[in-house]
Amino acid sequence: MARFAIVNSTRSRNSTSMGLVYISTWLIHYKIMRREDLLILDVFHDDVMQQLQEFKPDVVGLSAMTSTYTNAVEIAKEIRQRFPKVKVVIGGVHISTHTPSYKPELFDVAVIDEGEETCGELMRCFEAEGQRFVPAKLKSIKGLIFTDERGAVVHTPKRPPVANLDDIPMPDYSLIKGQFYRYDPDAIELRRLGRYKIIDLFTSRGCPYACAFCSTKVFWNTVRAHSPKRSVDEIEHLYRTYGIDMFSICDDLFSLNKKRIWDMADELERRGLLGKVNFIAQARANQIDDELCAAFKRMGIVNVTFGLESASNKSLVTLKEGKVTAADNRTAIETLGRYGLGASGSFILGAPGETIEEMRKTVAFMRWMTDQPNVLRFWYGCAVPLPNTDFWEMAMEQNMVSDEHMNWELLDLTHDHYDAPPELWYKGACAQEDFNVLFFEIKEVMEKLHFKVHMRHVPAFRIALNIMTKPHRVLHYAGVFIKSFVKTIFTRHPAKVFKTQFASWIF
Ligand code: B12
Ligand code: SF4
Repeated sequence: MARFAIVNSTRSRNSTSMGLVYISTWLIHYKIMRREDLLILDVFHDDVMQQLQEFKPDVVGLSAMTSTYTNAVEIAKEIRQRFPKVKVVIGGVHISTHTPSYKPELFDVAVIDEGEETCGELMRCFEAEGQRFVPAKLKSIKGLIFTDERGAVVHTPKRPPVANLDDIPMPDYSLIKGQFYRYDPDAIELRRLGRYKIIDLFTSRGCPYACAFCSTKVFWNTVRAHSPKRSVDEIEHLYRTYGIDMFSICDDLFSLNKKRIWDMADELERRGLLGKVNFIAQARANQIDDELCAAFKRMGIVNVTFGLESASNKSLVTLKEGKVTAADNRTAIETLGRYGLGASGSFILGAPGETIEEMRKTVAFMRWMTDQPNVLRFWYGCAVPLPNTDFWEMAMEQNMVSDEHMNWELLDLTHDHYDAPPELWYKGACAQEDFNVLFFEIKEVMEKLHFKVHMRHVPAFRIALNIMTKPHRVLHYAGVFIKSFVKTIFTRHPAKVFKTQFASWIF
């Protein structure tokens, strides 16, 4: 039997690639491969080359989103050098949304769009053909790119997504070596509830909207949801087997169907899970109303995250087809607050044509957020042209991007971890120097919110109680004090930063 190793090329966070778990589970569930012939690797944890050397795969699958595609290319080059007989397959959102990235010299096959069914057929074909990719046979598999005997690049027809999402088996996390959930004592949602084991969960795939910066609509093509029973089966399994009690629902748009949320809550109640598990979920601001909040509350959702994107209606037209307004964003946060639900959100600055005045409206909104008792955090990124989005088309027209010569790492939206201001992609309407000033303002607002949130949600009496019940904790707090002091002494606003550091370490 063939051996198949699949590698997640995301380096930035201690995070499991769910896509690879889904694919491996599919291969085992539909008896295409044996468990012992599959290996999931992650560039974050593993010495990939060493592991491949030991596992001796026949095929290596690489998974990449746009900003991690360069990692995948590097890995493929090394595989070609060190293991020339091994076949390399690339899959994931980048190659699916930017097919010119297929490089015949590095990749034997590319799997486009949803991967389970296509990868299943591909591996079955590989085995049936004596562990070879035979172009004449590959031609009958939908959703592939490969090179034929004459060196021509072949694109087979698009594969429709699996019609019934419940046909995709529940991801089997025991396929992952080591800990697959996150233990995140820093996350305020977890700390204030005393829940520390968190995992990503999908209850649906796809989104009906078409925001100008987002490739989701093109990638998933359609919206499908698991039945409430199937989703709760997964929650129950993870809770009872591993004690995981916090789930970060990563659906593109969980808030789409209120009835499904009520049904999930009913199912959780029937199984005695209501109140024992909690959730973080995504929503669109224009969908938030009393009925939805009541459903969220009942199900145990504690933090609702939004792509708020902007507080300028002009920018919201560019970013979100004008279907959400700044007023919707504000009302959504307030409405969640009335139900005691946490709110978090992300923003995009520097959309094409956005001026510094419009960005200032967003910063004012961020300041307003720091005064809302239910707001837990916000983060932001600069607008980037991800392939197959409206932004990409606009950038193409202006020769800002190219199919052949791109530094894909520059398409990383998240800049809140940067100490220095990032370069704006769309410079036309806003001077970089003006944005740089704003960058430091936002940093301060973020620090202010961070501090306030800790003060609000982790009351001081907890420290007192802690010291009374465990007197040796005094030493711990003294240590934290010194650490905060040393770490912040050289920063721009030592007093403010110190308070934040101290608050976040102490609780
Ligand atoms: C969880 C998540 C993360 C996690 C980690 C993901 C990981 N792979 O390790 C973290 C938080 C680290 C993350 C970070 C970022 N993310 Co993110 N993330 C997601 C999210 C919400 C879910 C990913 C997922 O598990 N999907 C479910 C599985 C089933 O889908 P899948 O991974 O695509 O896999 C399927 C197919 O692609 C295919 N497939 C995938 N790999 C392979 C490999 C082989 C060999 C084969 C055959 C098939 C195959 O088969 C799978 C099953 O169908 C998606 C949105 C979404 N709904 O997908 C965004 C998403 C992937 N992220 C995105 C972005 C932009 C980012 C960031 C740049 C920052 C940001 N938030 O804006 C950073 C970049 C990190 C970096 N530089 O390393 C974009 C990517 C767009 C693009 N063109 O690349 C997405 C699509 C969100 C969006 N709508 O814009 N992300
Ligand atoms: S940004 Fe969110 S709402 Fe907009 S298309 Fe993407 S997934 Fe849908």
